[in-house]
Amino acid sequence: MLQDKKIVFSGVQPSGNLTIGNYLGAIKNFSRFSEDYKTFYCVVDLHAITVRQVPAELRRRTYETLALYMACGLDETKNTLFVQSHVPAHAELGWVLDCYTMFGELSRMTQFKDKSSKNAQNINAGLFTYPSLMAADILLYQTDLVPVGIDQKQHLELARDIAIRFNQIYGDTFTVPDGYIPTDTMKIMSLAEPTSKMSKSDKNPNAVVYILDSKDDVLRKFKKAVTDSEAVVRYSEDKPGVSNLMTVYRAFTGKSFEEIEREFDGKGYGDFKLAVGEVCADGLAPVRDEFARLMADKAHLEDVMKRGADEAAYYARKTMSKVRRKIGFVN
Ligand code: AQP
Repeated sequence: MLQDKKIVFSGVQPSGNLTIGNYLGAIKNFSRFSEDYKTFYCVVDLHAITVRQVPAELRRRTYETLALYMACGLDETKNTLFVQSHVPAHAELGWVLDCYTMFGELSRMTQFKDKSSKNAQNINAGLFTYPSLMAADILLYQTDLVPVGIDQKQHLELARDIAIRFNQIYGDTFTVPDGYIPTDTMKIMSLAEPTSKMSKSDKNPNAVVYILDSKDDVLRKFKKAVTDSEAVVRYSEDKPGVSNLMTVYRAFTGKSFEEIEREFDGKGYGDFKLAVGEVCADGLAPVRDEFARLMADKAHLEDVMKRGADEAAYYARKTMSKVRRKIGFVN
């Protein structure tokens, strides 16, 4: 046992500008673990290249994602913040776990099906084995808890299955992780197509609210959001557009759906959309300001990355030497 605290791990891909889906579903929740857990938060650049990236943009977004972690309240002295490719053990364990992950399991992953239909020109092996690399990210740190959005639930369950399978063959090697999936935020959906997830790689910029959007952009995008013809603010499965806006409003105000329905009783969608835009823009403003301050000091970000990677590598080495020994590799 390296230390007494339980371990938290999570990651975000630098595959685009981060959205309010990434913020509300994941990053916003990360800082609540900083005091009581040993926390590892990673910028998962190895995952990002499963979809073709422009190299200069990938590099810039790697810095930006780290700065956003910090701007969202992750203190670098209380959390291990690092870049995945700076700790080669992720790729090494990823390969090992590929050999303990079944083709049928990977074929059932909905993210693979979604992303391969969106990237028909580049259905590469990495896109297919993405979940075993994600399992490696988590298992490398003997993680107890993984805060992720609900869209990652299937991958997380596979990580658990892989850990259990490995432990059954070789004896206790990996901690079997639990998910921390916020039930109150749920999945944030696209503003243009509210039955699809809001994704940073969406080609339609009006479908997505980015954490760093200006207030004007946030207001404009919510104003254009797809709703329905009923003009009643009510949470219902058959009203995906309005329900999604209510989810966003609830996340930023803490109000319940019933309170929101009462607040906008008798008012049209115009007032409601404006109110959603206002609370979202105001909620994001402090993050934007802090982000700008952090991005102005690249040397500090590089220092944070370096220290984070050194610390993560120390923990990763312990797991890898156990894994190597159990499998039968010569040390
Ligand atoms: N729309 C969402 N609602 C709630 N949570 C979400 N997350 C992503 N989108 C939503 C959560 O954000 C974390 C980081 O996600 P990721 O970068 O690992 O990749 P992703 O889930 O594939 O996110 P995107 O935005 O859809 O990226 P692209 O477009 O590159 O694939 C995860 O915890 C995720 O659950």
